[in-house]
Amino acid sequence: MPAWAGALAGLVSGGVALGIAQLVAGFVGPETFPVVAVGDATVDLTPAPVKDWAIRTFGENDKAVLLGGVLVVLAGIAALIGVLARRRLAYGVAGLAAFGAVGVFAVLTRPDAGGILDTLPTLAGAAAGAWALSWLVRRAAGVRGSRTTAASSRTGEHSSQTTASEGGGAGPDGPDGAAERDRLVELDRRAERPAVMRSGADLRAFDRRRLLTGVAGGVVVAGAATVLGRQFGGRQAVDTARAGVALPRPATPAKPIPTGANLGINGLSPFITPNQDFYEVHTALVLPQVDPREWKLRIHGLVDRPVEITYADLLRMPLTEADVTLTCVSNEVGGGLVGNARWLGVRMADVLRQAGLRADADMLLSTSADGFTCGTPADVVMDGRDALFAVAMNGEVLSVNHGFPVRQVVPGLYGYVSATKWVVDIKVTRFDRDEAYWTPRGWSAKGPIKVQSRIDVPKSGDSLKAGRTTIAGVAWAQHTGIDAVEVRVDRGEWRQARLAEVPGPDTWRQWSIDWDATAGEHMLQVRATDAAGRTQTEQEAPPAPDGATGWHTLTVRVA
Ligand SMILES: Nc1nc2c(c(=O)[nH]1)N[C@H]1C(S)=C(S)[C@@H](COP(=O)(O)O)O[C@H]1N2
Ligand SMILES: [Mo]
Repeated sequence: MPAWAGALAGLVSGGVALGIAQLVAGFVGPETFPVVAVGDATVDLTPAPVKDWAIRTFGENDKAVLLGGVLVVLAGIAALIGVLARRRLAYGVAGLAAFGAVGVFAVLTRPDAGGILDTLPTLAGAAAGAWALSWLVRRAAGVRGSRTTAASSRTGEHSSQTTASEGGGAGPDGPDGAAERDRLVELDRRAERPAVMRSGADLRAFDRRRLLTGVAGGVVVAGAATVLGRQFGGRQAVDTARAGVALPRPATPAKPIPTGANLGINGLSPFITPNQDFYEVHTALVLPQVDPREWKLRIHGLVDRPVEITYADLLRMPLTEADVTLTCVSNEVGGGLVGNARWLGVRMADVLRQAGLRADADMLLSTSADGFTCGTPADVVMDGRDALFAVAMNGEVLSVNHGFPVRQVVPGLYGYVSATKWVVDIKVTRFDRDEAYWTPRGWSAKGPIKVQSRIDVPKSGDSLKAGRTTIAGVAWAQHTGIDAVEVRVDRGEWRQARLAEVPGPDTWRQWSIDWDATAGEHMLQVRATDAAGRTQTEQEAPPAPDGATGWHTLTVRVA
């Protein structure tokens, strides 16, 4: 059996293993699919600089790239296992077992690991893979039941005739007859070892046709199991539940958006970011599928009385609607990890007051359904701002990507310390006692948003016509508000930009300025000043540990 055949058998067996694992994970829970668990562990173990590099390089595709990478490595190992299995099937089975062990370890060490049942997808997958591998290797080696071995014992030499006769149309359970088979089994037993277990010289029964039909069967099994597993994966149940949610009217509606909030300039970010364009950041590889009927939020720790509320409880409370701009601490100067939406939710303070925060508590350690944690200063949430347990975004029930059924939104804080999606638990605690997900990974425990501004038009590298043109963009300093935006060309005088209207201090603010562009290459720069009089620093800092600083600077060509 040539090496390519072994590799192919290994690959397909690996596919069967993953397919069956996916199928079982469809019932046990999609996060118990071992590839996801291994991928999650990889994310957690990756050093912060590498992670930052991946986010910068691959942006929102970083998860796909990681999963792709894990799959490529798995495929390589599976092929190798197949090659080894040609020598001795036991090597192949041992390889798959080792694989399974890594999967079991990854599944059990997840932060949101359940019980021993979580290992079922991995174990079932590894077993199915081992079975598929031995089946394929036997097929490829011309072992058909026991016939090939028997044939070789009869003729003393191997079996191109056997292959030929098989090619003649008798199927795997062709018209040999039971008696004949029994006789062959007996002969085989006397031969003591099945052909596949023999090494080297006496293994010449490579049967390409039977290998390839087996491979085709394996591919079908792997594909069907994968598709079925995903279907069962609960996605549909959650989609249906999501479609069935009736959003109550807000007790406190948002102020209407001022007509002057949108300057209506081509290429300028709209005041409200449409949901499908809203940036997404999460550590989860597979989004948690949380059924709102089973959702509960538990509040405990330094409280007078722990409380537990359901989704129905939450929707019965008075709802507040608020326009709030969300920003990611990983956003580079000029970057796109910022968006503005109209959120609908219950004020976090209202829910927390039911529990009663103790005086010594200063941190709300929230946990999401996928185990991600987030530490939010309690005083910020309780100070009267629109810090929400949000259930809707821009008039639509939250999408799963943005945290369905419930996520936090806190104006003024970067997302990693405030915006927990799929939130299910809040431990009221202290910053000197607890740490959230990103803190030991090189990010600051507290993350107030820094005043920032961005040029949206023109784009860096654009070629413009000489003459009057418009420079425009957005600026933000959530919960303080933007008071001024200035622009300068080629390090000349700073000129005041025109500011759009805003409904309040919690959103970004559009700005624009006219410019008489002259021929040549020009450098454009912007800086904002917040309502507390703080002007953006020119000092450049990277996103880690607490947010990038510097002035957005770009170059355009004018002809
Ligand atoms: N469960 C969970 N919630 C999370 C995160 C996460 O990784 N997991 N990332 C946070 C970060 S870093 C940001 S910037 C915001 C992004 O919210 P969005 O994806 O809705 O834009 O979500 C926050 N909430
Ligand atoms: Mo973020």
